[in-house]
Amino acid sequence: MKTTHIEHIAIAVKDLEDSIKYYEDVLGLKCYAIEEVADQKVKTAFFQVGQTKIELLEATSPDSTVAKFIEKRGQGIHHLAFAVEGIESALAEVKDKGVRLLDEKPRRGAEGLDIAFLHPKSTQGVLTEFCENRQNQ
Ligand code: CMX
Repeated sequence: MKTTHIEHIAIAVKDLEDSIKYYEDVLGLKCYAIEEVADQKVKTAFFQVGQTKIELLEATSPDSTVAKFIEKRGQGIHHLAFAVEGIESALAEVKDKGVRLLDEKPRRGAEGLDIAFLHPKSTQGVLTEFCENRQNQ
């Protein structure tokens, strides 16, 4: 498979506005977009750092996976997203190697990307996402 770069690092936060202030006022980054992903029950805020983004995730419902994550582990790094070329074949390849897929097929994520998650129990404890930007193809 071809993994080109880390597309984003996602961080689960309790309060999006409060966390945005930290990234802007302390780290000097600029939040360029806030977007709700209704089917994932999250609100996201994005910062660009070189080729990689920081994606803050705030739960919009108590039954959101992000709310459950914070309840169990507190705020912190939630998942790592790799940009891949050919997301379907990347999924097929890792499945063949024994990785458990949370999404058998790519679906639409924030910023219009095609995304799919791999289960953290089969990825060395790190919830892993594959992303592909096919909007301009
Ligand atoms: N990173 C590492 N491990 C995680 C995890 C995470 N982000 N989230 C859950 N886990 C672990 C739990 O600690 C738990 O481990 P133990 O069994 O050892 O206690 C195990 O996975 C099961 O967790 P759970 O609390 O029972 O939660 P669920 O099984 O309901 O869900 C998961 C876990 C990963 C399948 C679910 O969070 C999921 O589907 N995630 C993918 C989608 C997602 O995260 N969407 C939000 C982001 C939106 C976006 O970026 O667009």
